[in-house]
Amino acid sequence: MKPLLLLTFALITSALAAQPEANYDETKVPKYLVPDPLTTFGGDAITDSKQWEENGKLEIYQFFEKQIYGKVPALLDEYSFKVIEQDNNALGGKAQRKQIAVGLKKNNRSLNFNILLYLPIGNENAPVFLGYNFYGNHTVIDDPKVIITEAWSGNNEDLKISNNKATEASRGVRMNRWAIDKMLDNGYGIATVYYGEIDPDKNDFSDGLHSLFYEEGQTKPKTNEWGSIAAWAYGLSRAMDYLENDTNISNVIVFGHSRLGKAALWAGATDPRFSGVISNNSGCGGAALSKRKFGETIGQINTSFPHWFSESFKKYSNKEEMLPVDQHELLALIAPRPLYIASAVEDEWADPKGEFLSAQYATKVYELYDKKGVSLTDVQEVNLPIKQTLAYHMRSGKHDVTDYDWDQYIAWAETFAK
Ligand code: GTR
Repeated sequence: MKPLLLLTFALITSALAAQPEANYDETKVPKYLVPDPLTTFGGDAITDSKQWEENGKLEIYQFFEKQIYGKVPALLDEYSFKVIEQDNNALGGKAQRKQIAVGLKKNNRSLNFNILLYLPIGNENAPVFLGYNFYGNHTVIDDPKVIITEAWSGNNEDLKISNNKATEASRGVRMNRWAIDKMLDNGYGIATVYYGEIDPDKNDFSDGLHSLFYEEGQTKPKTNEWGSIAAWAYGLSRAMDYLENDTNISNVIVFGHSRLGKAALWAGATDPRFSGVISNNSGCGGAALSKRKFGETIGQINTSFPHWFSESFKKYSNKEEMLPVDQHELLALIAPRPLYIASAVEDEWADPKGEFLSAQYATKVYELYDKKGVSLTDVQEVNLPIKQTLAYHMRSGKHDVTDYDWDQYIAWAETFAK
């Protein structure tokens, strides 16, 4: 082989190795049936929001709970919080900063996590975006007062994290994903938590939130119990327990990118206290339809991340057609609350079209409440947001969170959050 050919061959094979057997060809999407959220599993039609709440919604919710994300096994024994740091003149006088230590206790075992909160000065009762970060609270802003996480961190050379431990070197490295100035200038607060403080993102159930709930001798959750995504969603609700009691906060919109977008969606479905939900590029197991098998599939996600979903979800690996639900019904569980689904055009692994269709198919549930979403006649166009109660956009560019995304979320939140 000539050197150039050899190089091309090597590049292609390494790309294939990274994402095995992904289909990116629309003509190869299998024929599939979209489960109708307005027909019960027994075949009864649902015609109004009362019937939806009483019949349809519960069985769909229970399916997601037992077969996909997994059930939370029990109640906590104790919950506590403590404001461990506060500055009413932070970021040059623009914000109040608080760091809150939350303590969770079960079976004499405990877990602590920190919320980093900035509230805008001048808005005494502000709406807040709550979202997890991937590498520690200190990475979202270049603020020397933000406490560096002690928890296990994934290594990332670009972000200066090695030995699975965050240090001063990674302060502010993820600022580009968090438009904090923009939020504050528009009268919004921001609350964030490092997701690894709830459950370190590795296939190991000996640590994190799950381990608090084990009975004598238990080493992992039971078949229908929670994987990491459900644990992260539960952590968002525990952050909400604090935020809903902070008198300077009016309401909370839960946000998440990618795997954390999957967690934000499940948090939105399980906890009605979130007044809005934003899924940024959440893809497979998030907003994207599973039955299209475009980009990442259930089989692939369950293999690469065996700890994310409930053990029971593995029976649908490469058997998407057996699922009585699809991810548009996860979106429907959030109705009638505002929900924003965002894709990126180059993020084919997350199936932007599958996310758009999912928003379209969920819309009929929003319509039961006279709320608008993405109608069947809407077209998916780059950088042309559809800002209804169920909103959608497909940004140009790749898998990421950008200022463009935040501009849309803030403008959309103006319609309900203030
Ligand atoms: C990928 C995974 C996606 C998405 C992403 C992320 O490796 O296949 O489902 O969650 O990670 O979280 O960045």
